[in-house]
Amino acid sequence: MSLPVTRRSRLRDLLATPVGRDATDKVVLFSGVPAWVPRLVGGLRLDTLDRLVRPIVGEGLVDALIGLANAGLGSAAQDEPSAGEREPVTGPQPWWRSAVFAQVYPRSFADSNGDGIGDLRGIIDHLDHFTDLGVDALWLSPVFDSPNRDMGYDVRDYRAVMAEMGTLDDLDELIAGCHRRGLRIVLDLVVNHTSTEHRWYQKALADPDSAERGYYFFRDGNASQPPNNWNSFFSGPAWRWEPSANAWALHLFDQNQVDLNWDNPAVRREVADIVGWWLDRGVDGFRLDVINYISKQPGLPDGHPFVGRLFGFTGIEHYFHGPMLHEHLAALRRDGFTRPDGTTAVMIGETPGIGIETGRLLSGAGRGELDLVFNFDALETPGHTRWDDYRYNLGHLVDFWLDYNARVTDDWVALFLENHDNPRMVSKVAGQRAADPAVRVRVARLLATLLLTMRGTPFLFQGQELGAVNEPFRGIDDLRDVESLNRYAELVAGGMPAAKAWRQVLAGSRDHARTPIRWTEHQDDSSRWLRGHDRTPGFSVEAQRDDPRSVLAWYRALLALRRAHLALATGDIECVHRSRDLVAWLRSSPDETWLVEANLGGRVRRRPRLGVAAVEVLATTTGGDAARLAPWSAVISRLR
Ligand code: ISL
Ligand code: CA
Repeated sequence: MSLPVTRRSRLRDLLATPVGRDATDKVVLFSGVPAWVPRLVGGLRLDTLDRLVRPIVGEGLVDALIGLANAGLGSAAQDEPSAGEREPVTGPQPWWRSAVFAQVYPRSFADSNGDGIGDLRGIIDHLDHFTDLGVDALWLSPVFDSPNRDMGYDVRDYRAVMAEMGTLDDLDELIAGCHRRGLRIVLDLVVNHTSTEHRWYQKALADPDSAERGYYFFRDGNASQPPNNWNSFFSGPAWRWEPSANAWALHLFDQNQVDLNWDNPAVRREVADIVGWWLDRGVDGFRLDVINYISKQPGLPDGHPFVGRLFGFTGIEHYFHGPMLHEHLAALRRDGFTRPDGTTAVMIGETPGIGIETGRLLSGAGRGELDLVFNFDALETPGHTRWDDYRYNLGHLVDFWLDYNARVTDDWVALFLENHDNPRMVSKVAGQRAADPAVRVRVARLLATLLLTMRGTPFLFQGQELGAVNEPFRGIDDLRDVESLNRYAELVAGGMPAAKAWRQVLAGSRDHARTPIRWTEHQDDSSRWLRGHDRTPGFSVEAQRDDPRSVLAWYRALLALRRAHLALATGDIECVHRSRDLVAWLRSSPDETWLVEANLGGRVRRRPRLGVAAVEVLATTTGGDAARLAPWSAVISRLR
């Protein structure tokens, strides 16, 4: 049992706690402070540290960090065996450890009836695309009934399908179609919040004495003063005034996405029942949206200004790893995801803001909570946010994945480069150089190799297998995403010149990931809800299907190699070379060992001398040789 951290403890005691260590890694990641600084002053007593930093960051930061570090103490979480005692999983591995997932964003995947909106029939019609590719499971972004203020992440009815997407019968047919092809399917469960149009919220508004009133965070008050200083992820305060209820309601995201109060057992029962209902229909599990935000600090205290400035979201320290999070997740696994036969459907948590150690507390065979977590720390390099237009350094990515794998015991790493909330990685790495189709193919193939030979469970995002890049959107009117539109409006209202505001929004807009999949070279997207503008020849499915030099062909080859050689899926990993743009690692199982060498940069690099005898099996480019690695390239070899 680790002792709670107090003001008399030393900084190193704080660093020793999972959340304390993560918070320090975050300060380094967000501020760019060198990683060795905190360790240098590890002996400092926290009350002394507080006196030192108070003039810079103001009152309460050290107390906030102490509160965070102790957040899990007393909960099952941190009483568990410490890292050293957590043993790797031996014996049969759960399916999702060797699986490769493909994320489908239904609204932009395939439109079967010409109304400009992707739909379930469109996915059914293209299921063979996934079996040809060689993936094992699909994750569908939300398809439940929704007024689409946040593209389905605002659910109005959890047991109905969005009219634009199709019907419950269509979804049943899709589930059956997946299973017939040996594909598993997980859906997206958005239960940190509901739409304001959900009947629970409507009931809560209409009747202050209703049970549903307790499903949300209502706070009496006056319309001029929100209950605390928390701000929303989509700009503005995190509270909406409800004149009819003469009260405020909490919304961390859009004002039409109101947060559920998970400390209310009735809410937890509702969610467990919804999960059971869909598992009965054959769904194999769920990706759980912003699931680490479901436990808020009682009293909903103000956020610390320094934390708010550092992370960009005031109040986040009071809900990104709340006091009841572990209990609620353990209960949801027990009451919702565990089947009558004792098996458990897969629980994949989207957990923005957490660090590696907190993620490890939330997942892992011995933990009884989530199976996998999405950690977002790899997506931006230190000191940068999604809204900065900068060249992403792939060294940060591989260092993050290698560090995470070095810490893993009974848990496992979820690997991803893209999703529906982030710009395209090819563009983040190559910038304008991605306009050259040869560079685009080269970088896309390199990214595929890193993702599919790294130890962990890979998640591909639709279009990635085609080498998709960011869209040349022309202006704010081209965008549809509430986050981008609100941010642009907020920046301009705050006095930023429109051109500068546009450049910032263009750099980080989620809409880059949400344009229609290019099935054919001359696809007409003019009627689509969000138009794609990239018309570079050769990047549609049609153009790539039979082209052995294409990005699609490379994904197929890698997935086939991975399927045939378990070492590349669940085998051990050992980094055997790491220098500026170069990395090399071994993947090994009892019967075989593979070597992966990669040049992460845009210049030719001398190949590291590793002194191993290996046979080259696959290379992202032709034209490399024994001594050099071409720019942005990788070679996969089998050790003799
Ligand atoms: O990347 C993000 C934060 O750094 C955000 O874009 C995103 O809001 C966050 O990761 C949570 O995302 C999820 O919940 C949102 C929804 O808009 C996103 O699409 C979903 O992935 C609210 O439901
Ligand atoms: Ca349609």
